[in-house]
Amino acid sequence: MGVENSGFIRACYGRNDGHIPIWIMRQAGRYLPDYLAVRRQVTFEQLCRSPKLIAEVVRQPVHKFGLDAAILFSDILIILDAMGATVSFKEGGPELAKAITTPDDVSRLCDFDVRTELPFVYDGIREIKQVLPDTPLIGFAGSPFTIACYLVEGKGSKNFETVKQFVHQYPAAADKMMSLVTDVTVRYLDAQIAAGCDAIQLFDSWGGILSRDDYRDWSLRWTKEIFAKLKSRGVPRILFVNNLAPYIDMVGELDCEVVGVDYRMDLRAAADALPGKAVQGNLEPSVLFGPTEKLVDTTRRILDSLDNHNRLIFNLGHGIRPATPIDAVETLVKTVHEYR
Ligand code: 1CP
Repeated sequence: MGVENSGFIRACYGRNDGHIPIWIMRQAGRYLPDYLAVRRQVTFEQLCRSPKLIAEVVRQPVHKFGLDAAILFSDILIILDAMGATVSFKEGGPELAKAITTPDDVSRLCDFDVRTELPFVYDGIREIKQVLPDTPLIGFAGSPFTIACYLVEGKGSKNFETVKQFVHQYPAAADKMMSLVTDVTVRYLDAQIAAGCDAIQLFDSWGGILSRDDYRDWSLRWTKEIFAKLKSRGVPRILFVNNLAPYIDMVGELDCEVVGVDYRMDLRAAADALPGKAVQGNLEPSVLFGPTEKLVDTTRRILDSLDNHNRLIFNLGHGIRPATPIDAVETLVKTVHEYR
């Protein structure tokens, strides 16, 4: 059975009549003892630059849990070094050597050849395809707004106030910055598809902090451009917005195949507002820490709420947390797979 006939790819197009596919955001992560064992040998950056190790950590959760899709192991910020914004991955999260605080700083960001600067990503993809030839592989990038959040704040933040201020104070510079990130992202995702990715996901982790007007102007606009330019590649395009509900009508009009729904929103309400699209989600990751019966019950309630299961990809409503019990993940996968 080729990857095109897998439940995951069929579900992306609303045509899956087999068991409901499931994968887990951040499935290669710190909750997995096998991942931690690799991480004790190398730093996060070394891991991201080693095709063999990338393939190993991508393989681990797929084989361990019988997941229906794999996701490339990398990070949304891995493109920044080559743009001239040096990033280091520290214990508490990624940090830039220098945040973008003025229009002058924006002028110092540079375009680059994604193929020559990030060879380890494409070699990693080819290596994953050797190890998991029959599993659909999802490539990914951050949305330009989410990337801008890190560029301007210099690190993670609760509310990203500085970036919101920046786009209003320096709209021309913000435009230039996000236009550059958009161009890079189109070529980067295109190269991931050329190397073997079967679908792509754009993570808009922070778009959800914006007003509706700002979401349209500073996030969706660039997402739209990226998806339009990748449409002819013919692979499913997935958008995940963390805090989707306020903008669901606008996302409904976006040309893409799949929308990832965060845990705040009712999945049925999202599906109803996204006709013709597949939905991906949306169990609250914390439920995996609770009693088994509650986990099974909550999972089944999400599944029961939908009337069209042909266009469902089960997932969490955000990334799996470190310390998540392994047996809970096993229970979740079993519950979803046995549903029909
Ligand atoms: O091993 C470690 O200690 C490093 C932790 C880690 C990991 C495992 C980071 C640093 N990145 C990653 C991998 C990663 N990041 C993947 C591939 C793994 C998989 O999904 O199986 C993906 C898809 C990402 C994407 C990513 N990085 C996002 C979007 C998804 C989301 O969670 O909303 C974001 C916002 C980042 C930035 C980032 N990188 C790392 C951390 C800790 C963070 C978050 C920083 C913050 O608090 O804002």
